[in-house]
Amino acid sequence: MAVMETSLIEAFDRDGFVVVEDLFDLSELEIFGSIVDRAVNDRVGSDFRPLDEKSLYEQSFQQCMNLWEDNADLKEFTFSQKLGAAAASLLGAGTLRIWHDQALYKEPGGRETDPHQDWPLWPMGPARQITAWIPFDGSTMESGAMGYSPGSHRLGLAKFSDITRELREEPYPYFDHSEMEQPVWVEAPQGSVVFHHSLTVHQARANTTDRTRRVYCVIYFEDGCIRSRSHWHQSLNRQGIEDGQPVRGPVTPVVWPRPPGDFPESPVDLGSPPKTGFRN
Ligand SMILES: O=C(O)CCC(=O)C(=O)O
Repeated sequence: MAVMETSLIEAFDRDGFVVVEDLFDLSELEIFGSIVDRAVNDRVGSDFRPLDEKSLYEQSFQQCMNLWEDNADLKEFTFSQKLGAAAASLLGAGTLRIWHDQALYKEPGGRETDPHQDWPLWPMGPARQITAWIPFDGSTMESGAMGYSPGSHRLGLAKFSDITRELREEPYPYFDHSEMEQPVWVEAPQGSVVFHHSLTVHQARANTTDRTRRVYCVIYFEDGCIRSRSHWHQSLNRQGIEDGQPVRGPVTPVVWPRPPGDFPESPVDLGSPPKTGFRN
């Protein structure tokens, strides 16, 4: 098991999210931020639609998944052992696989990200997943800081709020709202990583600045999770994983632990990852 301050592990267990400061230095952020900028531009740079012509989901961010697959120079960051070790310590997992990575670039004027849980979008169980949310420039209330409902990961599954399909129901009618804390807004300093559990209810503020909020995420799951539902997901369907089967294969390789400098091959035989968005 990796080493992590006990107070941070306790905070993650209690709240379902935690900020880990100083995980990356500025030179790493500059190098990998430029790689992700280029990768996002390759995927969506020819989409010149103004924000008001996009779907509400797309107005929250430009989402580009599995960038590690077609950007070999990103693998050192995606498969970073210090990042994986931090995630493993917080989740209490012995081996972590990648579910997918993603850029979430909130454009200037980009609207808020609606409250949701991640796990309902991900047809695997049990709910043993953790997201590392990495803001290359830090995040502020103005640029699109995240907000987390502390302890909501302990309340189980809320009513499925599928923000990707814009079923904009009243939030979480299955919850007794008196039970759920108001969101805690987190301004993450540059170099920090904010981790959240897949059942934690979270959201993000609008970007009212004139700069893109550049965020890259790595989403991990504990080795041994199985496909638990049949709805389409590229991480499963591309590698032919059926209900009940363990989520193992070249699209979801082991991230941690790996020997230093050893990166997985890109699964070129399984077709390209989606160019953008969740179901676009
Ligand atoms: O960055 C955002 O605006 C939302 C992030 C999010 O929902 C996630 O990382 O699960």
